[in-house]
Amino acid sequence: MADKVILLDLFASMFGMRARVALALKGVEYEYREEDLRNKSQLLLESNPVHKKIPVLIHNGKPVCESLIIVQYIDEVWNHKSPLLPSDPYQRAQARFWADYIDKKLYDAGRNIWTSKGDEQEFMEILKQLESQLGEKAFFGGESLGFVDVALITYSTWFHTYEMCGNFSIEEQCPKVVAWVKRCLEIEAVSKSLPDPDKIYDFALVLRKVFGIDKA
Ligand code: GS8
Repeated sequence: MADKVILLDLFASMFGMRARVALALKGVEYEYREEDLRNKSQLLLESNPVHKKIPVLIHNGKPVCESLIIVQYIDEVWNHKSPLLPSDPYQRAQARFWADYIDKKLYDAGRNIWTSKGDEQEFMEILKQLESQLGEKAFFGGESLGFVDVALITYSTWFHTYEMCGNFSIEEQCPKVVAWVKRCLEIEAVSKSLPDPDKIYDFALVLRKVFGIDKA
C-alpha cells in the first residue's frame, strides 16, 4: 500500500516550510492542507491536541507534531536518499544543538522586528553566531544540505520582511549567510518548497494591521 501523507500547514510558517523542504528532498508525495489558524480544522485539533499548532504531518493516519521532530521523522522513515542528520552520534548531537538554538532564539527575535517590538540588534547577533558556525563550509551540513540547513533556510523567506520593517540590511552584516541562502535556493527541492518573500511581506503587512501596528 502506498504511503498516505498529509501536511497541515500555513504557507507563511517557517516551521511548516521545514516539513515541505524535507518531504521534497526525499521525493515524498503528500497532500498539502492550508489551515486557517483563526478557525482551525477538526483534524488539526485532533492531531495536535496539546499545542493545536501547525505543522502536523499525518503519515498513514498517525500524526507527528513539532517541525524539528517532523523533519527527523521524515529523515528516518524515508532514509533511502538525502540523509539530513549525520550518522556520527557526536555530529548528530551538534546538528541538534544548532537546530535547537535556532528554535529558541530566532523566531522571537524576528517577530520583534516585524511587530516593531524591538530592533534588529538581537536578531543580527543570533545570525552572526550562526554565520560563524557555518564558517567556510558550503552548508551547515558540510558539502551537502543537512538538518541545520533545513531548520534555518525557511527563515530566509522572512528576511525581506525583517529588512523592510526594521530598515536594515542583512547582507551588509552577514554576507556569508546571504551567500548560503543563494546556494540553498539552487537546490530545486528547496526553492520549490519556499514561498515568495514578497508574499510573506504582504502577509506580515496584513497582520500588522490586524494587530493595530499600522492603520487599517
Ligand atoms: C512551532 C509551531 C508554531 O508556532 C514547531 O512546529 O516547530 N515549535 C513549533 N506554529 C504556529 C504557526 S507559525 O507561527 C501556530 O500553529 N500557531 C497557532 C496558535 O498558536 O494557535
